[in-house]
Amino acid sequence: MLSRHPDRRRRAVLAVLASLVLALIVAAPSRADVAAAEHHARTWHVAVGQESRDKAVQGMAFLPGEVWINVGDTVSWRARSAEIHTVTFLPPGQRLPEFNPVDHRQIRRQGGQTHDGRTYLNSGIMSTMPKTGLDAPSVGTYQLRFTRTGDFVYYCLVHGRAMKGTVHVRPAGTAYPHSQAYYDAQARHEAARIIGHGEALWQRTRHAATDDHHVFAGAADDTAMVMRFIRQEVTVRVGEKVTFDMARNAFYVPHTVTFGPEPSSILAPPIGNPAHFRGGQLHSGIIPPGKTFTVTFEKAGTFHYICVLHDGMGMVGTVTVRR
Ligand SMILES: [Cu+2]
Repeated sequence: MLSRHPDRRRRAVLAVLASLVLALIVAAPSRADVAAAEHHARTWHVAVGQESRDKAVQGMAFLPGEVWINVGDTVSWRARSAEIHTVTFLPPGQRLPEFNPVDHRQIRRQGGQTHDGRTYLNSGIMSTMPKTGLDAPSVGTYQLRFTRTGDFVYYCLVHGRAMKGTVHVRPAGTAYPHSQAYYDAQARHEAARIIGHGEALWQRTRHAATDDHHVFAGAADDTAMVMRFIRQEVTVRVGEKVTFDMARNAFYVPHTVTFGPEPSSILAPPIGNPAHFRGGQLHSGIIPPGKTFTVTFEKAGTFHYICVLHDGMGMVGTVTVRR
């Protein structure tokens, strides 16, 4: 029918084209809109810690380690590991304290929702595990809005100088050097490197663990921690000793060797006599840096033990004692 009226058809086609062009113009953002959007406060995401699938290897890094944001933006940190960490900003002049697991200013949230570079701000204990054994609930996320320009360094109180990050805050409206997608890709790459580093450390430690009377209580350097007894299963004879050794923790990570019922607190002092172990409860307490804990087995049997701090990550072992 239209073919018999070419003019009308042409007009109809032109009308459709015109409306399409108009629709495109309306849909496309103007330059002014783009500029306005850049002034909108944004939220940037940073991962806290990282771990292997089996949780044996735990990393000590904020990823990405550095972000460039603008005044008014928010940084949102999310726990990515069972191992505990904090996000902590110290006021100017305050020194990084030693980690104290019973200090509520360290293990519980401190400060408000905004960062101005002047006050002590602390996330509290961050972990993917709801219960960490400390006298504080763990948190999965922590957010701060930044209100002043500057380069702000923050730390994990648990891992000290081995684990720090920086938030660079620039005036509102400054063009961002990187997108979140860029940071995410960088974080994935770096997490894989850290876990690979920890796996290699674990393997070297396994190669060094050749004696059933000598078990390494974890391994660590200032990049990664291995939350395993190495070797995990050993066999000795009645009357023989097994020494649990912290020597492979170049970066100090507290561990315990705990047979029998778990003490009521992860910070409990030693329980039982390791010189005459015949089963039941035996707890090393937190083993100090570089120290060992030696147990003499006076009874045949299969004795399971745990690290009360890291059993949730699989840090458990077995000593089989034969006649
Ligand atoms: Cu442990």
